[in-house]
Amino acid sequence: MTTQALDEIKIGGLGASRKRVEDDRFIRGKGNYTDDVVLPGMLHMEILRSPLPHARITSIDTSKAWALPGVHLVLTGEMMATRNLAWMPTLSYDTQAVLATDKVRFQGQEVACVIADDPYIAKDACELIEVDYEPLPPIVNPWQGLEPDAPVIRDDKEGQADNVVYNWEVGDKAGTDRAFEQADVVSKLELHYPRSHPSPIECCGSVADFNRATQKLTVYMTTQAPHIIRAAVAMVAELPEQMIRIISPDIGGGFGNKVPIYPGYVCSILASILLERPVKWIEDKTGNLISTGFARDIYLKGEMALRKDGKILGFRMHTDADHGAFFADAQPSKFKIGLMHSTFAAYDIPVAHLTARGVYTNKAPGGVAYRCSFRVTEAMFFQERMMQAAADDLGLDQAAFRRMNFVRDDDFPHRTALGFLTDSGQYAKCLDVGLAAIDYDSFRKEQAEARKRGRLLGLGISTMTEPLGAGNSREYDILGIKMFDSADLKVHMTGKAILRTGAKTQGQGHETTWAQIVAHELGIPAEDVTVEEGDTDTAPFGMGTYASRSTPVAGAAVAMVSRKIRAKARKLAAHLLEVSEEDIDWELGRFYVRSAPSQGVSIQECAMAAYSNMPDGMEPGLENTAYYDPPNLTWPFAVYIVTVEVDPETGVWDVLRMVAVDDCGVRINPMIVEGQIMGGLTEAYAMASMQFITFDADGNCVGSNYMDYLLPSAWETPGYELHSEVVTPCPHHPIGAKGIGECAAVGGPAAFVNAVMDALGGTGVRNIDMPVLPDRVWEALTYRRDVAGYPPVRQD
Ligand code: MCN
Ligand code: CUN
Repeated sequence: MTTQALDEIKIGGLGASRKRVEDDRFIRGKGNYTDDVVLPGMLHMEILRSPLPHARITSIDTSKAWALPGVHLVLTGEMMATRNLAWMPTLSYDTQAVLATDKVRFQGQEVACVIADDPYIAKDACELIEVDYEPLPPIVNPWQGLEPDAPVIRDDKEGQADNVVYNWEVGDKAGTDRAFEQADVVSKLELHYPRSHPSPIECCGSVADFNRATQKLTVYMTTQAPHIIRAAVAMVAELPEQMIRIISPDIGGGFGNKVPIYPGYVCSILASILLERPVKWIEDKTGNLISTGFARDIYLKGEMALRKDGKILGFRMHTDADHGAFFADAQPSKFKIGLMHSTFAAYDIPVAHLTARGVYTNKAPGGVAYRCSFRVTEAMFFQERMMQAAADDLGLDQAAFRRMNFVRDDDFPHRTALGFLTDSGQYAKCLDVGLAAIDYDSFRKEQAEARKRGRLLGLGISTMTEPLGAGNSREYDILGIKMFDSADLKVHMTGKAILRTGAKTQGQGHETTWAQIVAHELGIPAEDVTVEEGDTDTAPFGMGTYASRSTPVAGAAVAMVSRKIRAKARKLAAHLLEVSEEDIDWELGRFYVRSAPSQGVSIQECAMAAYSNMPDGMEPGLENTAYYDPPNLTWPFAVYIVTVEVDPETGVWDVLRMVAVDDCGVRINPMIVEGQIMGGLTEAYAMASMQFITFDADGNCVGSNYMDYLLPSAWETPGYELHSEVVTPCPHHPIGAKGIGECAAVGGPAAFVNAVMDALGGTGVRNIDMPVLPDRVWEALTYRRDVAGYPPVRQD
């Protein structure tokens, strides 16, 4: 028996830019999305939404809807209440109305549902439902909500006398006060990160199928975390967990939109139970944009204590988050404002203090992490805007100021001022690569020359480090469920395998990359490994995909389960080679006798032996499961540099160049990583330049369609220059990988805004809120003043 060592890249292992296997079916139109699921006898559900942002419901008359031929069921909050389902728990220890009973609390809130033979009948019937509303004053920003005489939005909650969701703080207040007493210079900044929406191509939806005979409930749905949904359905609907099967089929983009539990899911499930027929609900675009997955909408202000030479002595920060009517987004239980306190984690700052307040308003639930590990996007945006302002106040060079304050390579592990433990990185090196790529010194010269001729050029730097991979389970849980993840690997007798994990891909390419980890660990070619996710009847328990946790946690579990398989295969190899296990060595895909390397067996031969020729006493089969509880988060780092030219006549700005230097540790699939970065940068550009979803003074959502809420097309999207030469392996991840899925969306926005602000240097303008629209730039230039987003930042 002789086999050759394998070339890892050829078998699609670690580092191979393997083409995405899932794209075969997507580009042929053969994907299987929730709306593709068609079951015999299936009915269709539509939702009636509130036209008003805040109103008492005095009556709901559904008789005309019931009378429409083809209608099978009309659900109202009152009927939900008889099943104890009018309200449901949220992922942040709040409650949320499934269908409104007492009041409506945001425009677009779910009031009633109709289930009919087809979606058109259901929609028509919705329009026949007569609801009497008694309007209440709408609250559209935190400041209105905090007024002493503001109406209490959540009067349903016992003991809730105002609109405050939480007050939270972290850090060392007294120590920070002392740092400010010693400061030579104090730099301040205040800004609004506007409401944005992940807006995946596919909206949310579900097909619920309750079978009375078997008592089994199967739900096909657009969720990033199927096991969490299964547990929630078991608890809320009081169904036995083993009788619930959640299947998350192909997902047309998640971006955080598909983490929360939405009323439509719950209603379709109840309707299927009541009617004993499958019920499909597919949200329309406006429904998606008006009621689900809002992100950001947060006011940030802070100040930095500085020494003349540029050393940062400490910072204080306060945030006011507009959570909408229900505190419904997911966060680790311990932290009210997500991981906001990761702000400034890449900088060596001795002391800091952060306070955070959440406020209820008459808007759809907000605060969902949109391509962001629980509020890190806001944290990094404030950080890099503040760094720019502080460097300007000190009259220091932007790059030099950052470099002198970075945590140094030999300072890891590093405890941040607000309590995180960062473990690796080469921050200065990333910055240097970025500066060299953009040709920093030449650009500064060109900028000065251009300025003399009235041309406004600008350069913006942004850096980010993101805590990715929640957990570990000691610190991270959602509703008490600890955050870890899992992988299950079954190697069949012919050496082919099927791998399942507790994560759920929505476009990130798990079907491609997980097989590469198996190939790396076992030498089984990636094309011989099928990857399956999202079916709770077959996948091992896991917490799903968000916060770029899949590679850090589920990906680690894939490596660990492969190693378990390899350990058993080694015993089989010893048996086949008739030597003891200790005399065997491993090279990719092959065990061989150490003293006679030409004698070896392949992993495939071991697999066959596991079913046909195992040693006496050995349990047959070659299958295993690993649960992985990471010791820490992973901490990728990135530097983004943008150059722009601003037209002083119109305020229009164009991106000249964008350089991105990402260090996400070992890259499993470099091509997929680059795709993730480009996608994230494009979302960053959209947020910085054009996206605007807001509310007028009457609480109407402005931006609930793609005429008002803009998505950049290939035409507007700038070109990106990506750099991958800095690789700092994660010290605790089995293959040294760190997460990457969100980094560019997190760190990107500040680079664009900083570039425009840099172009305006010398005008005294300190801030223009996103989106940095041309009219805002024009206003800033013309009147030499800051431009706040709507609603204006309160000056107290
Ligand atoms: N990868 C890699 N090497 C690394 C890190 C990651 O090859 N060192 C690969 C992974 O194996 C995976 C992809 O890059 O195929 C992203 O991995 P990871 O950073 O672990 O992120 P997740 O898989 O957990 O994806 C979640 C992340 C989040 S939270 C949002 S939001 C987002 C994002 O991914 N939503 C997306 N990227 C998206 N991309 C698409 N196409 N669609 C979405 O909905
Ligand atoms: Cu952070 S949005 Mo993604 O976590 O699904």
